[in-house]
Amino acid sequence: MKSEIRDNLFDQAMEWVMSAGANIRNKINDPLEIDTKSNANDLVTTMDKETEYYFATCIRNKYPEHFLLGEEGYGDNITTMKGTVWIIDPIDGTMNFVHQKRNFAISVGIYHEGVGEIGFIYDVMADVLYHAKRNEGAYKNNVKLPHLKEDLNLEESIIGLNHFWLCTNRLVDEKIMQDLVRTVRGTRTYGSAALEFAHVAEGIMDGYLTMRLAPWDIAAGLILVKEVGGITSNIDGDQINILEAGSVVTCNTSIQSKLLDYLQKGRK
Ligand code: 2AM
Ligand code: CA
Ligand code: CA
Ligand code: CA
Repeated sequence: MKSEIRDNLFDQAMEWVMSAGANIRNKINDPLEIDTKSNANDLVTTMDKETEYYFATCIRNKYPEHFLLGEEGYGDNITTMKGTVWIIDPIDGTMNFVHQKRNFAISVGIYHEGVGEIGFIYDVMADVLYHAKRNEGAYKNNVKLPHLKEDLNLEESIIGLNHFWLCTNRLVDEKIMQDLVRTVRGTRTYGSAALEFAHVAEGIMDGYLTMRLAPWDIAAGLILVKEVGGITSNIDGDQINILEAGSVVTCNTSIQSKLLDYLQKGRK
């Protein structure tokens, strides 16, 4: 993508992200209509839908030739990454949005011919915007994030993961996961995949593991983490296919092989 086109696209996307975020903040105490999706804890609200609809309308008006892949279904049915594709999660961390009114994010990744060009992760209530452009680095509130620490040991690492990894699960033996939790310095669970990616990019967490994420959960995060020298794969070490849902391990490159060794040792 030509840099002038990308810069204009970046400015426009940022304006929409900030405006969508301001709308959510303004209405944060309004009554919510809450529905469930795949199960009783998989929540969706009118605000998730309103926000995605806002992006869909903006994109279709200004860039009718672009495609949109979004969680709430206002986008296109995408089967390839040809052309320019916006991958949007209007609210990542809906449970946090509903129960905590914080710790959720708007995630926007813009891909051109399958390559991640622009990523935004906006922590709406904290008003913290993470962004990245391919080969131009990742930023937090316009301050460039440094390259991730070199030669980091797993023993000094903080890893994001949810507690289901420690319960009997279909992917990895929970005893091995318990060993991993005892080995690392600490663990965290934030409940927003996009924010956990942003934290890995910021270097305040060193890795994040998750059993099953969709394109909109990771589209922006992949770009951010890559820009600071981090690496992302599935739990088997394979490259992520952005159009498929699956397991995700994103981390500081220096701990990747040890982290994946644990996962392989316990792999079912
Ligand atoms: P969401 O809030 O946009 O649905 C923690 O649950 C993280 O996993 C969130 O980023 C959440 O995104 C994501 N997630 C993916 N699939 C989910 C599901 N079926 N139910 C709940 N959260 C899901
Ligand atoms: Ca959801
Ligand atoms: Ca999500
Ligand atoms: Ca969502």
